[in-house]
Amino acid sequence: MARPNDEVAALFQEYADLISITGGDAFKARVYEKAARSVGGHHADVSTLDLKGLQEIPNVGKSIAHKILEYLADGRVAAVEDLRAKIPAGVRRLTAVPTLGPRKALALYEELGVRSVDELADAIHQERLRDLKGFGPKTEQNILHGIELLRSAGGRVQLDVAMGLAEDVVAALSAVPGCERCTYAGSLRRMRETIGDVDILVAAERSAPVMRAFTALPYVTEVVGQGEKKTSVRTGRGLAVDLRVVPPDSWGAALQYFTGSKAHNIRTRERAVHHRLKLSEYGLFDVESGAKIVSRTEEEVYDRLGLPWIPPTLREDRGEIEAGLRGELPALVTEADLRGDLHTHTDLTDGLAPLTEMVEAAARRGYAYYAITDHAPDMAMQRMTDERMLAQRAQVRALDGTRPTRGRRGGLRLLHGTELNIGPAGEVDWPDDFLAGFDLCVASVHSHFNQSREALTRRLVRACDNPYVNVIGHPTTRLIGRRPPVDVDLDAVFAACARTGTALEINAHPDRLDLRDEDILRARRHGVRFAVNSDAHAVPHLDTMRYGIGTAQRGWLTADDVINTWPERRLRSFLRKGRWPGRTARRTLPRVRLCPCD
Ligand code: DGT
Ligand code: CA
Ligand code: CA
Ligand code: ZN
Repeated sequence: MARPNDEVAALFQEYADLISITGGDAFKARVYEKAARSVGGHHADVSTLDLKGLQEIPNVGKSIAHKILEYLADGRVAAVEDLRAKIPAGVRRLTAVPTLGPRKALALYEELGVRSVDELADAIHQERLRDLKGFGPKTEQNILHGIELLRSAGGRVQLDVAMGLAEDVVAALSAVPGCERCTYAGSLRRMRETIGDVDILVAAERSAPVMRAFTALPYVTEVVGQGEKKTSVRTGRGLAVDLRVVPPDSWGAALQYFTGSKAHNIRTRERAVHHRLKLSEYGLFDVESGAKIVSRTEEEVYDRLGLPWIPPTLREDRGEIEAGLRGELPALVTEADLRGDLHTHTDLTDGLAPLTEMVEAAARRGYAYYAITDHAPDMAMQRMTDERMLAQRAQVRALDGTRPTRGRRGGLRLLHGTELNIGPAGEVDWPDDFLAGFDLCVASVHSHFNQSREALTRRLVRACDNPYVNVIGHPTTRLIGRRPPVDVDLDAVFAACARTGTALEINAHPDRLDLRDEDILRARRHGVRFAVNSDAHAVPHLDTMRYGIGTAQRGWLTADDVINTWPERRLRSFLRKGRWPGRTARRTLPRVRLCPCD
């Protein structure tokens, strides 16, 4: 289910947009934007808080707190509804065009009646914008370029947005009487980095009650197609959903078919033909007799095709069929294998939550160890100093081992680290003697993205050669749909990582997913190790790990490839980068005992 915090955050972000579009107070719009971020990142569920508790959330004052209570009680906020009523949804979507601000969007609607991106493109081609004040030929070109950018994203949405919606739909349909099974399939089940539409599959003898419940969902804005077997809708969250209802005895075949990918399905159909079978969206059939073969599970289907069950994250026709036939599918890393998170922030820099809250949340996740890696001084806006970093280290040492956790008998172990900034020449924030005091250093590029390929490659390789840099954070710096990856010779970087014992991060934030699956596959061949990290700036971000793990699986990684699945001792030895001879421990940390029998 989407957290109430996320719902409130989305509502406030929409309210801020609506204020801007309707020419409202820019200051007020910013206030709601900030509140949206704080509420989204707040650790406590807003639906459990009273007025006073709500006002303790940063950037939430009395009037905003009242709006949250109104939303929780009524499912709507009058002030937002008032503005919604003024502006058609299509006009709000106009502001998604990268070069079009809210005021221009409103002018286009009021002067020309333009109420969608397609209508806007038509209006430009018909030269209808020429007569408007403030819209010269240059503006037209900019808007057209913006529309192109928007269309090249293909209307795909990020993984977390699709997952939130899919989990809501699955929860709602699972409660319908007669629904025997319900899950999401398609690219979402394969954990692709962006999702075109959500595919939901239900097993039920009778489809009508499920279809009725589906089209009645509150966030469904339009029913695009409706039939006995399939219904397609659009939702207010900017994403379409397809629902298929199948008889329970073909669940396995249907799930296999609708999980895809198309490329993988072509290969499985070939296998079916080979076994004189026919595999389609309707089930698995014997070609000669035409008889339907009961296929209640995917395992049965793959077994009929002479294959082991193939994890959805591998189903891209990247060698998984061949590996399956040889019995050599990798034992993929899972979220349960993770023993810790090695890249996280606190409110000492740009995080939202204090150290203790982050640490307690990490313990609740059952981690054995957890690294705090706030930004270093070169990111000037973060105002880091040696003193502040050392003061944090003292706090970290005091908290170390004090929080009981499932993952380790002696309490959660804390590593004190930092996220260094890789400068234009590959230099980092501090000299070696200061770096030596950290348990681990993540190092990332945060600026100068447009250097030449040679310069960027040298820069990253130099960072790997730094004896204190353990992990290269978000290695390509891409932001999905917003910023392309840097142009760098990745093979040279991968080779440097393997040579120096530097891990590559798989940043789990759904905006990043960096490295991405294809790069992971390449890096793996160089013998590189990986760290799947949340880069959490708030407590809820710790849960984005699932997307990082999905991406790692798409890169065929096993637990052994991922350093934060390793026992603490093996991890600490890796973090020494060969600086100390094998078995001499750098520092013997006190063992913390929780109870006498431990
Ligand atoms: P998306 O929605 O663009 O993120 O990607 P998918 O993979 O979810 O694609 P979608 O929604 O068009 O279809 C869901 C699955 O249904 C797809 O992964 C495989 C199956 N499927 C759809 N159309 C075809 C087809 O023409 N041939 C085959 N073999 N399978 C198909
Ligand atoms: Ca889909
Ligand atoms: Ca679909
Ligand atoms: Zn970070």
